[in-house]
Amino acid sequence: MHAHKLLFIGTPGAGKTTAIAAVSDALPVCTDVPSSEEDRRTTVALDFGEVHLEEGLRLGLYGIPGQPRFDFLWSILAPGTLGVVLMLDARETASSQRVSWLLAQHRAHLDGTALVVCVTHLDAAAAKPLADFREMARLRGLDCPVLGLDARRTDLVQFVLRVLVARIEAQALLP
Ligand SMILES: Nc1nc2c(ncn2[C@@H]2O[C@H](COP(=O)(O)OP(=O)(O)OP(=O)(O)O)[C@@H](O)[C@H]2O)c(=O)[nH]1
Ligand SMILES: [Mg+2]
Repeated sequence: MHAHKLLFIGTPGAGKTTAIAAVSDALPVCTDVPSSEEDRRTTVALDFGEVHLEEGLRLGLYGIPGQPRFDFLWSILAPGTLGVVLMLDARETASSQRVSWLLAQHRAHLDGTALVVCVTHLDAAAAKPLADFREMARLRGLDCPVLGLDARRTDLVQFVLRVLVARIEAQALLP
């Protein structure tokens, strides 16, 4: 059986832990604790889940905490990654410093890997339009899909994984 390592990165609260839990076949590994800054839980080490696709492919899903104080985990969790899901919260601006930092990390640690950008919380009153995030990707020269995603929806997260796997396999065919 083939295995792909996929990495979920993104801003705090965008939905990385939720998305991994929504699709994982077995009970996901979750290291969330109550956040000291917000009324929610936040990841302090990593997320891990596993999905088996019908075509005999096993996906290892890893999540990096979104809070900057855990940025040292990048160098531990990034090696071996084939595909990346960048999760952004539609209530925040697409051109924030944190988005720039995440994309710089992506270039530094994960250059050449397949990328899909997912924008969550599009149902929130304060959500910016998906078009803002597509424009951000275009301006930054990102050659990747920018999809709306409700991270709580198993079917939608499964769709994102299929898009990412297709891109990994397409890139492997390129010279
Ligand atoms: N309304 C709404 N809620 C969402 C959506 N996507 C995710 N959520 C919720 O948003 C929250 C996201 O929290 P997490 O999954 O812990 O976020 P995270 O990216 O892991 O955050 P860190 O671990 O702090 O980096 C959860 O309460 C989800 O249920 C969405 O599209 N709409
Ligand atoms: Mg988390």
